[in-house]
Amino acid sequence: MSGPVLLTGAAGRIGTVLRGGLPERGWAVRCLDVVPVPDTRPGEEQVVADVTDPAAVGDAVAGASAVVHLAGISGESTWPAVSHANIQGTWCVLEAARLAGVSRVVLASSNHAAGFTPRPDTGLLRETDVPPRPDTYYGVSKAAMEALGSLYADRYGMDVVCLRIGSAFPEPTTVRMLATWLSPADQVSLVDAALRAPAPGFAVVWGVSANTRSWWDLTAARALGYEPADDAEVYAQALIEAHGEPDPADPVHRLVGGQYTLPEFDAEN
Ligand code: 15L
Repeated sequence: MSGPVLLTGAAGRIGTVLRGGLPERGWAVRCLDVVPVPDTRPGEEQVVADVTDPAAVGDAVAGASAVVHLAGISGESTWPAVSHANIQGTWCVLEAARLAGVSRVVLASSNHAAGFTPRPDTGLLRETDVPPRPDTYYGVSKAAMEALGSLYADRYGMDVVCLRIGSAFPEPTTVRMLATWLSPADQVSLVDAALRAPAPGFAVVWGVSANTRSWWDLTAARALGYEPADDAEVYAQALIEAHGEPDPADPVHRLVGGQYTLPEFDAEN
């Protein structure tokens, strides 16, 4: 690998985890964010820029070996805000990568791109059986992110790996997260696999740890080389004592997007 990985949204929650973990896997990191990243580490480059600015992203991507695109709004918001930050931002990144000849882009999609998908009666949910079914404007922006990635892979032969991330937090804090948690260590492993996989073309994979209660199939992610190390089950007893057993009829546990499918996430409310 030559050149650093451009990490957009580097000052955010997942960006901070990756800044810590990717260098240990041999990746030099160039951070891009609208705010300066705190505590720049040795060897780390930094660009302060808006990911929706094509010229700035074009400058930032020059000489990079790949892009990991995390920047954007990470939850529900107004349509103007979410469409600008997340759809325009993704287009800027893909187009800048294409123009610079950077052929691999890893996109931080979300389970909310398919949030209204119900839990199957039996077995695990495979990405190939789950077309976009967004639960919010945020989910629409992630479905659009995946669609843009597909376009750039098909039209320009780029490798674009979309990670439908579950719940990327230091530890699970709800009973839903016993199924959807993606641990910090596994965030690093998943992104590392997406960067290293030989010729993935266009891929969409779930991003969760090896959770005992997960109902999202990790076969496609494992095929990239992802080897999850963590399982949210170690937190199960404490979370169930605090919040009760998950009710399978409750939309929070029956639908991919959990609480994002509830009426309070209706942007018109
Ligand atoms: C996401 O996509 C959000 O960025 C995060 O804040 C969580 O809500 C997560 O999904 C989740 O579904 O737990």
